[in-house]
Amino acid sequence: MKKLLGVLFSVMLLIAVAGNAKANTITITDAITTASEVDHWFITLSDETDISINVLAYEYSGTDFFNNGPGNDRLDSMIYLFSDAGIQVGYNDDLYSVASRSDGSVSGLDSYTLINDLAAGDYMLAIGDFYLSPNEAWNGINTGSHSTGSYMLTLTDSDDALSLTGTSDPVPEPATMLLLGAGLLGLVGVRKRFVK
Ligand SMILES: [Ca+2]
Ligand SMILES: [Ca+2]
Ligand SMILES: [Ca+2]
Ligand SMILES: [Ca+2]
Repeated sequence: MKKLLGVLFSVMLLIAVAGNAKANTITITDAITTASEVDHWFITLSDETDISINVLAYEYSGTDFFNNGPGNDRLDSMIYLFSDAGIQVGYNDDLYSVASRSDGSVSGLDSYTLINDLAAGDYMLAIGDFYLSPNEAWNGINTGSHSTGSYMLTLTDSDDALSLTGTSDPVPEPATMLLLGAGLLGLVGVRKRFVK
């Protein structure tokens, strides 16, 4: 069921993206809700582009699906970007730069990376709590003792080449997802390519 909800959420995202095809910034709010959770976001680039990945996480409670109020919202994010061949093309734990704070980040324990001239193709972004190893990120299971919390993810590309094509993430409140169904098969296809 969790997988199905994830796919349904993917369809919602596709509709959201399709409604604004020229946008080159995508913002998502979600959460890491259990110690082992790693969120996977599937990205397609239609052309070579520069892409920034900006996470607002630590003590973030702006859109909190799970009632982790301030003081409990302790996701210390780590991010990895993989190609669909499993090659790591991007990574960050913490960044305290002006760019990383453009989303309102205060602590700097959240994550930011800018990848220049990334080739067209399919990619997977993994988000989890410190310390998330590359293998944990790729496999989607974070072992060890970990915090939970909500996050806001902002993806920006310089060439209008970026689209979000799906997620592995379960959706906490599926109440608005009933009218969706077209495109499900295509999304399953996208996801299967990442399941080796
Ligand atoms: Ca999640
Ligand atoms: Ca971090
Ligand atoms: Ca940030
Ligand atoms: Ca870990």
